[in-house]
Amino acid sequence: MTIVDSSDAGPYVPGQTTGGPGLPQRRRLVTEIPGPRSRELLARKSSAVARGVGISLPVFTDAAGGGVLVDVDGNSFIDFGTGIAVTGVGNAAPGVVTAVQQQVERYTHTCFMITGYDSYVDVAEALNRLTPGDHDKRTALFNTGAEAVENAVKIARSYTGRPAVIAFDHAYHGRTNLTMALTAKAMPYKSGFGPFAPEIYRAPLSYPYRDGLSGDEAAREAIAMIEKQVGAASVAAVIIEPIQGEGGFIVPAPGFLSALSAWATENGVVFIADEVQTGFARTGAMFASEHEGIVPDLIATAKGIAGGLPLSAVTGRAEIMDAPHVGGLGGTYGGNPVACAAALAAIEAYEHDGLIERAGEIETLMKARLTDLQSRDPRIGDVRGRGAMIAIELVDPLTGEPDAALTAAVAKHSHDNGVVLLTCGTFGNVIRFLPPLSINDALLHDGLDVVAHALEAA
Ligand code: PLZ
Repeated sequence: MTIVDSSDAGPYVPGQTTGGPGLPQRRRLVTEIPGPRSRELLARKSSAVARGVGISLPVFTDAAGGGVLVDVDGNSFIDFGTGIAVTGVGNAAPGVVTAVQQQVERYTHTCFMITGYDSYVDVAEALNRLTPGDHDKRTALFNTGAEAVENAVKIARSYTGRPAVIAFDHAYHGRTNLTMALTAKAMPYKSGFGPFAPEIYRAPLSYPYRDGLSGDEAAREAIAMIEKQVGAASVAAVIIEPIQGEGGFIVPAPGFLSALSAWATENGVVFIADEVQTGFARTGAMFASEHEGIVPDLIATAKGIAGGLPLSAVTGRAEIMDAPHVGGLGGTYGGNPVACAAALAAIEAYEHDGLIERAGEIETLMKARLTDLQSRDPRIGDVRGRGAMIAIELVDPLTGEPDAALTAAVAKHSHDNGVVLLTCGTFGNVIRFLPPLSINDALLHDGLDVVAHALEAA
């Protein structure tokens, strides 16, 4: 059921539309999906871009902002993806745009390791202030989430002098060699790309929908595995996403994270929270660790930090962060001045534009709609998540087995009807909702109506 409304369409001219919240906030399809311009670009992509770089939704972007994304054919999609949890402040958010414009006119790059600049220090101070815990902290800036995770591990090894790192079932930490080793899922992330970095061990996770364990019980199993198979004295770090992202928006049972964190402290193990996907107001708190009252030793951040510019960070206890020797951390672009300017504007918005509260409202609206759907559709096995990071897990109602085919069909139907909708999960059976915090309620409802129709149609 493709909705085609060409009443006031006129010929759409790509490259002329300004993004940001001023874009008309509506879902509107004026061509089939993909339209002719997207099809042409897809053909060029196939012959110019390595096929390993896939595209989930076969359209090319022209402008985005508020809660919508407009493609090169003039189709306006509801954005339930935010470029994988990045543009929480909204795409082309005005504060971010102005800060970037002002910065690129002054200078675009010096390399912070060569000559410093204040915005890097400003971002470090902001992260030291905003991350959980009021202990003395330090921050180092990088470019991507994977790079932040790698550096957190480097820092933990340097501090402890120990080799082993514990990651969890369903974990996602990136696509570089070390972070592939930390990531749990083989396809598409790891298959054929080994050998992987050594001294990475995988512990069981708390997955309440599937394991039925309390947080304490699940933590006891994980700790027993670590102590028996690795030995606490060899462990530099435990790394975990407070809510798993790519693995399926898995919220561990209450008490799981705090038990692990307490065990790490007792054993001189650095507890690293990977808040690359959960950070910056996404879950209805500045950081998801806050929901469980945990204070990570190190916290890796990226994605939402800079409103769409590439920036990442490791923030943590001063004595751990300062363990590596002078010159031991860095990189040409880490903490690039344009990305830092964007981050300061984005952080300003997260702190002062009510975005944490907005994430809470989005949770209330989405969970009400989705649990209502679940009460009438037993294929929705679970509704979970926090804030604007919500998911449904789709299963065979008789066996409880994951239903990846249904999940793919719901996503495809939603794409064809004007909603950017992402899937995730180790078993490929989770629909995830990651709207910008700048989206309005009307778009949330309209997008959920499309998903409901998609479920009916499948
Ligand atoms: N840690 C928790 O979610 C990135 C990647 C999707 P980068 N997640 C989306 C894909 O298919 O590549 C992520 C994450 C968590 C680390 C990362 C890695 O962040 O900025 O993609 O390197």
